[in-house]
Amino acid sequence: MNSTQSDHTPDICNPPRRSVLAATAVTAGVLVAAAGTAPTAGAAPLSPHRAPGSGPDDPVLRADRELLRVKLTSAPKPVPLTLSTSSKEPFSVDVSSTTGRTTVGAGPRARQGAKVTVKVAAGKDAVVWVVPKKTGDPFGPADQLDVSSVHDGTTVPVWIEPTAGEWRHAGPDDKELDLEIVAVHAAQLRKGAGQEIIMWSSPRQRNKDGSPKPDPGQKGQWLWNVYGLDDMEARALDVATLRTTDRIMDGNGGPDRQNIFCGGSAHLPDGRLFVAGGHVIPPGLSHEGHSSNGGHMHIYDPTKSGGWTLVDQPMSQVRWYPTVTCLPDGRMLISSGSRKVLEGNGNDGDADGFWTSSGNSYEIFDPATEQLVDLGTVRLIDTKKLGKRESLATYPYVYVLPKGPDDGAALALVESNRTWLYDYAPDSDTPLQRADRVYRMRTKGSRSYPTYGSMVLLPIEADSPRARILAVGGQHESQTDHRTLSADQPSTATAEILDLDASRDLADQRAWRRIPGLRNGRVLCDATLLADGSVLVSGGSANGWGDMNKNPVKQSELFDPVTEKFTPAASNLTDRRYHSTALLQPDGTLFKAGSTGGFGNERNPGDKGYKWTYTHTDAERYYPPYLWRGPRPSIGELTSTGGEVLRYGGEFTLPVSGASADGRTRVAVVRLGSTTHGNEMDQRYVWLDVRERRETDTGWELTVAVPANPASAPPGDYYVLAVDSAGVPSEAKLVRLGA
Ligand SMILES: [Cu+2]
Repeated sequence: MNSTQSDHTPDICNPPRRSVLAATAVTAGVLVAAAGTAPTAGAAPLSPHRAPGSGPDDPVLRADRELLRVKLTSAPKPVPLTLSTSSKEPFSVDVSSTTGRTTVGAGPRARQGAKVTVKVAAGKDAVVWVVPKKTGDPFGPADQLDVSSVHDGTTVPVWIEPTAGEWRHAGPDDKELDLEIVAVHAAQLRKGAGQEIIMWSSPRQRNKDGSPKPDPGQKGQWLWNVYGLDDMEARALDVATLRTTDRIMDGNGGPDRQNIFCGGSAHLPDGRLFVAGGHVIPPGLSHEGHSSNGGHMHIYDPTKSGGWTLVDQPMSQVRWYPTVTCLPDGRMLISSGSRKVLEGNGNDGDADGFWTSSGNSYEIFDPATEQLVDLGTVRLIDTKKLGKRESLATYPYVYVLPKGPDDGAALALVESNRTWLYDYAPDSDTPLQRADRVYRMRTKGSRSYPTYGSMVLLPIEADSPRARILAVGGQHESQTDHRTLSADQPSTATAEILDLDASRDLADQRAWRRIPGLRNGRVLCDATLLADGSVLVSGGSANGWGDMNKNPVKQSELFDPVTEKFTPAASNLTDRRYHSTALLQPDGTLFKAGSTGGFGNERNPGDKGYKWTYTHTDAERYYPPYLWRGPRPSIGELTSTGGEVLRYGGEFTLPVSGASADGRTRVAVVRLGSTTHGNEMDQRYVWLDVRERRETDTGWELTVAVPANPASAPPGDYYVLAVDSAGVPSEAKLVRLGA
């Protein structure tokens, strides 16, 4: 956001003209070829502009590629840059780094410096060795090599990719960004031509002037009113200007304040955000007249002055920690959620407590009528298939899957360490028709709230019934009872994948399988799809659960959906544990904010008060390795058969340009995110079918199919982006999918 492609990217399509040296009486020339990466198609001259007066026999400056891509690992490797000449005479060429971010030498082990001179002989290649030393800023080449001889000269941009990526402050020019709210919940929204992130949390106690009351016992922290049911905090961040504004419910033309903290949220087909449930009354605290707080539904509209509206109907039960999912027909599924609060003492083993209060039911909100569909009581899971002390967990991870290009949808619901599968029958009294089988993970700990790790539906191909669900982190497998909760209990580093083929019998799917795990065991983390379809696992703690956690894990980890392996990524600037959030941004960075640390944690052992420590109101941003990999492709104005909205079964054309935009460029849509508690309820990455590719003067024009089956990409707002053959994603544009 602080830098853009146009600011930093050299125009590779129009490389620097040959130097004036070429215009002198040239008897010899030089061929420049940068090696070290896959060759681009055809041995294109680096500088196609022949000097005036040069004859057909004059040597031409050429290269078989236009830039050098190198990776910066802990032990940087020299990469070769090959220089050749068609001249009959040998002559010397100077190669120097303009930024000092690489060093150059005459051999892989030769002394490396800022400049090297090599002799280029007729018919023989000369090789200069380049060692990456330092990365520069993302979005641009880190270095430029000046290649010059008495005859001629040229430049070779060098892109140096840090394989771990980087975390930076999220403010302008990488400065700190204070959101003035702890972003426990965060959702990306279209707002007119721009975008905003709406964030909300429990309220802090306020001074008379409205400023939050500092906690006298803890520097930089505040006094909270965590369980206050008639107050809230909400702020919106403008994605372009990085300015925040207050968006609380204020009762003026909208609802009175309600604590929707720990509700569930997902986008409606028209781009507004739907929020179900929220905080309920903890045992021992009385809030007269507010007992149904967690039974409410709200809609947030970023373009409306008050922002929030209250749906004029309560849910069938109070739901604290429910999950909301947009269905293929645009209706909103609300699943699970608890009727009671878990006390903040970390030891609520009471049979009447949290676990048994989980609501084994779902309901469906229809945005067309802004009412709930009358379903009676419909059950989510088959409790007969559970052990004695087990029950449905809250904040389940719910994914919609296409059964194929024709109509038909299935749903997968993962909670604790189990998966339940459903056929979606929209017209039935029981729209979720559960398969008679539960798929248990190989590892036994719970991966759901309050010992949640994170889960993600890996990128799917449009209209394909094949899908994979990745589960990372959560409770350690040595913890066999989900109700055992202590700040000391270890978390797991294991990861598992469930392979699904929704076109097959849902009771006859493959089981969960273990894959090589994370480097760090963690709970309370986020697994988020990045712009190239890879996944970043960030934040969390090594021990504990919910509010009671310790030993934050700052190192993030990248997951490659092709190899199914994790690699270490950069570390967060600060601890991001319970109640932190992560959202993919249109520029390909990841926005991470929030964290309430915990109650009675390592700073105040034994503290049973409703007091959070280690809360953070700032935000940071992850720059994935692809932002250093090479010039980004860019996408132009999209033309669709259906006008503004991309209609299911239709197609659109998308102009794509850029150095590596070629016949292998892919196009994807990524649903705008809405996240809390490690559960990005909208998260979805769909590769689209490119039906036709035409080369144009400026690049390529692609004809892209909109999925035929809305279950591939339920209606709503998406990013559309192109990923070039080097794996570099373009900046995203907004599109809306609909029927
Ligand atoms: Cu919470």
